Amino acid sequence: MNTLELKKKATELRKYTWQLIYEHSNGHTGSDLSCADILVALYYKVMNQTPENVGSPEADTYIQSKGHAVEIWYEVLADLGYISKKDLDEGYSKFNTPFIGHPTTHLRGMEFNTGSLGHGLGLGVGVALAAKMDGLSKHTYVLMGDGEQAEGSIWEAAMAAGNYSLDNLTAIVDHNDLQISGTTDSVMRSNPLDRKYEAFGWEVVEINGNDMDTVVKALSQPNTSGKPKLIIANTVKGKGITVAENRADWHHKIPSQEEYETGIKQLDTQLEALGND
Ligand SMILES: Cc1ncc(C[n+]2csc(CCOP(=O)(O)OP(=O)(O)O)c2C)c(N)n1
Ligand SMILES: [Mg+2]
Repeated sequence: MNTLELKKKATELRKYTWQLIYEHSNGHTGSDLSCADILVALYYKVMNQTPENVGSPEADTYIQSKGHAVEIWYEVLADLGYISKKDLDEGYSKFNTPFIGHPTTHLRGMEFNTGSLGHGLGLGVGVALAAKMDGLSKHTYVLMGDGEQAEGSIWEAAMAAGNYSLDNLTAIVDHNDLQISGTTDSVMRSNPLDRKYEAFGWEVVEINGNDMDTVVKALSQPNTSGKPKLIIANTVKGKGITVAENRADWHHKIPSQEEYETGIKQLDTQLEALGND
């Protein structure tokens, strides 16, 4: 896919996510919209992973440590055929389904359970270290939140990744400056992240995490320094729908009917601007 197609895909999947959350009155709206471009870049362009090879030794691994933003991940996996869109639309947020609102290994494509913040990086370190020990060429990607950086377990994992020179590990921080109850800095300041990770032995790049071209380039560039790579992806929480953008209360707010319809119109306008062909 070229950049234009990837941008369209991200917008289309934002729309499906907005619909899913509205129709079932559940979900982490702002968190999903924030990282849509990162997931699309990984799944449609960068990763060596398919519904057929996921979980095998040669396939890349994706771990979503900010597990609460699972709705956008569901939509990606449904669109690519890992899971059924019909099952998702009917079962989301219902009892006795695997669509429980956080990632579960009961769904194809989800190799680890997450949701309790702070664990994905440690899991990623384990996968990357094991791959090195087994001489595998696979790469591991971990998506974290910026509020999540308050978890102490992240820093133990970061130290281990530097210690073992895990250049087959790329972590991305969805740096939207907000967490559940306010700004990330007001709840628990984690900035400056670049200097902290560098001190732990990481190569760090900072990018606009909602610009598809930039995201693809940053994710595609191999880690050249023999170090694990951190991408600080500066994003807008709620990206794409004005009412939800940069608002902490939209972390898991459900749109009213009027907000829903306005949001759909805005996303349709963005899709039209990207062209219909
Ligand atoms: C260990 C733990 N503590 C608290 C929570 C509740 N919680 C869910 S999302 C969230 C905020 C996360 O903010 P951030 O990491 O910035 O993610 P964003 O939604 O902004 O992408 C919190 C505190 C949790 N899931 N796990
Ligand atoms: Mg955040």
